[in-house]
Amino acid sequence: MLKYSTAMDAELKELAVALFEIDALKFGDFVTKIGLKTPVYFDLRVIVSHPKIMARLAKVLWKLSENCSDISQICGVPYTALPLATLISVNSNIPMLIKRKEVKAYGTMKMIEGQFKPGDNCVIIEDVVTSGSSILETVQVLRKEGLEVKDSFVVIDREQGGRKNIENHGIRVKSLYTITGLLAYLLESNKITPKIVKDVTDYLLRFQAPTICVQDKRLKTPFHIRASNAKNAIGIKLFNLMEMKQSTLCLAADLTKANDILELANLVGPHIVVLKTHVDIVEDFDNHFVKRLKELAKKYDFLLMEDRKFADIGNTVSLQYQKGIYKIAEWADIVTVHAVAGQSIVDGLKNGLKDIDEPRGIFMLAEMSSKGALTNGDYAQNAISIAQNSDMVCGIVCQSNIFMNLGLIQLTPGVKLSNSSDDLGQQYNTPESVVNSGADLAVVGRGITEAENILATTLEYKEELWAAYKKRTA
Ligand code: 5BU
Repeated sequence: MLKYSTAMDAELKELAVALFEIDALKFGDFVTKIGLKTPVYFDLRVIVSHPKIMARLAKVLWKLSENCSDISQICGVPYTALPLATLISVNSNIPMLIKRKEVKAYGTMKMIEGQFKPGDNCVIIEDVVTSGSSILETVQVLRKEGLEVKDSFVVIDREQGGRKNIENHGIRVKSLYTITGLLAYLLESNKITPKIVKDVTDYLLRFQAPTICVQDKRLKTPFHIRASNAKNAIGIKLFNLMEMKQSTLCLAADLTKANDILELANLVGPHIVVLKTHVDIVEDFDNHFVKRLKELAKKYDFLLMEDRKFADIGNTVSLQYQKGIYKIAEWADIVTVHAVAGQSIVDGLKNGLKDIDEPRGIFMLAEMSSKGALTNGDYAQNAISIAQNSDMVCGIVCQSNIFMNLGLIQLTPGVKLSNSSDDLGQQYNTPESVVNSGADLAVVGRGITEAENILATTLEYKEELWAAYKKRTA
């Protein structure tokens, strides 16, 4: 928080109390929309029902523009900050832009409404900054259109890493309140107790948003060191296995006959670290197939991953994991999981392991490889938060370097020796480019299974991936 004059300080304190009284700032036990517990909840959307407070907030927020020269456009991050940006635009007589919230799939649709020239300096208005991803998404669109973005004015900085993430992209962050400052104002005004201050402070120390940046320590750190940062036993095993076998290859054995998968595993087993299955496509699945697969995994030292992409409520996924024809929990070292259901899905899977003694791990899907996937922005960041909150998660499935946690493994599908795509939306990148985009473990399916010489091609992928990893960590 900036140093303010006495008058501004008094105004901010009064405004903090006003926001508290209209329930824009809430303290207690809350569960976020993705199922994480939090002792503090900000909902500045309610200001639209209190026009006087909204007008005061917009006025004081615009005071942050002092010393900022040549602001020629104002853009509020949708939706909560839009009314604030509108008021600021009207009061300052500076034009405003609206960034659409729709996904990129609507290719030809304009992403920005309003008139502007390339080079216009646009300031960003936002209500609350946590990870910074919403501001960064808005900035990305504005910059793509040739606008300059140097400053963002924010009502509350939650002090969870967002400021740094935004500053890493060359944007200054000026906030009216940090949580610490806000707590102090409310405590002085007898609106909250010292216990609330302590709970919130402890929470903030524990839950820092993952860094959103290009440069990353994770990419430079070798697997054997990262193994000591992993919380999940399968994660530790996988780090060590990659190092030992000098392989970061996960084979997607998307074949429909049990024997074909077993033959493939027998051929390439020594060169892969994970064999990934979709057992629901195997026409003659039976217990014998599972038994043989487990024997081969043991013989050649690779892990079994069932790419089940669980996505239901806790109780259902617990049953899907243990029961039915496939009894996945009994044999798959690793499963994949969508984050769409929130934290409860991880709890559900854990519950499905009551009768299993062996270690098990989860790869949480944050981004998908297919064209037009909806897994972007806040969704991906929330998936990472859930993943970081559980010792069952050994890694993240994503396409780019979007998390920093050294102990988690990035699994990236959509890999082929040349950049290409298939007819059904799959998009491929080369082994070297996925490793440079943060992949620790790369999924190759048809690039190998449809090759003329499967063994030679497996070795080619293995070697290219390993060389790229060595170069990345050198
Ligand atoms: P391919 O033959 O290399 O395209 O196979 C890729 C595999 O990875 C296939 O089993 C998919 O189900 C899996 N996959 C993917 O391609 N993209 C994703 O985002 C996820 C999984 Br998650």
